[in-house]
Amino acid sequence: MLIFLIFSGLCALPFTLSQCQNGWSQFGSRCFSVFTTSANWLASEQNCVNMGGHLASVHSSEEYTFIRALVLNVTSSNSRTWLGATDAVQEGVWVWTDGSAFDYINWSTGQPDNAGSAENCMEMNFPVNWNDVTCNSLFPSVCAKTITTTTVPSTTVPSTAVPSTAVPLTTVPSTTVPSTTEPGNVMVLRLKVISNKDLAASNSSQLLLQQLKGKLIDEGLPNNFTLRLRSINKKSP
Ligand SMILES: [Ca+2]
Ligand SMILES: [Ca+2]
Repeated sequence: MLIFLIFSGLCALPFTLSQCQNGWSQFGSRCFSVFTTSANWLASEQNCVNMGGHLASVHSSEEYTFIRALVLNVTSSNSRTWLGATDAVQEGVWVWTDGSAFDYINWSTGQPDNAGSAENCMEMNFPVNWNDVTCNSLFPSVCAKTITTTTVPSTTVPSTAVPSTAVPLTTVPSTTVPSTTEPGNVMVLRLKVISNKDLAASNSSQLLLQQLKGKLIDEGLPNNFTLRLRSINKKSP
C-alpha cells in the first residue's frame, strides 16, 4: 500500500529545513528579529532569551549592514537599538551574551568611552556604528538565534514516526522513493506502509498522520503545515 503524504504551507523545501520563523530574517546561519518596544538592555536580552536566542552579536561588516537594514525596515528609521555586548563584568572587556567570540568591532569614533564610568551596554546606530551607553537606557532591540537545521530524508520519517506499538503499521523505509516538490509550497512524500488494517476504513490513517506531524515538529519543522493523505490506492506486492 502506498501512502502519499502531502505537506502544504512550507516554504523553501525540499528537505533542508532551515527557514526562520515568521517575523525573523535569515543571515548566514542565524535568524534575526527586531523588537520595537523600547526596553532596557537586560529586559531586552531576557526577551531574546525567551525567544530562544540572545541580543544579536555581530561578526562582520556584511552582517552589521544586514542588521542595520533590518532595523531600518522594522522601525522606519535608523533607530538606536540594543546589541548583545556588555562590559559589565569587567570594565573594558566586551563580551557577547550569546557566548560567541568578540571578533569584529565597529565602534563609533571615540567609543567606547564609558562616560560617567557608567556605560556598560552596547547600542547600534550611534549614529551609524556602536556606542557604549548606560544599560537602563530604553531602546528597541535586535535578537538573533542560531538556525537549527533539520534534515528530513524520506527514509527516516516513517521509520521513527510510527512506533509499531502505537498503531498496527510497519513501515518499510527502504522502499520509499524520493519525494517530489509540487508548486505552491506543497511537498509530496511517498511512503510504503505494510499494514494488516485497512487504513482507509479505520482511524489508523488519522493516527498515523497525527504521529507523523508530531514527529516532524519534534524534528524542527515549523508547525504551520498541513499533512494529509492524498490516496491509498495500491496493493503491496
Ligand atoms: Ca563600560
Ligand atoms: Ca559611550
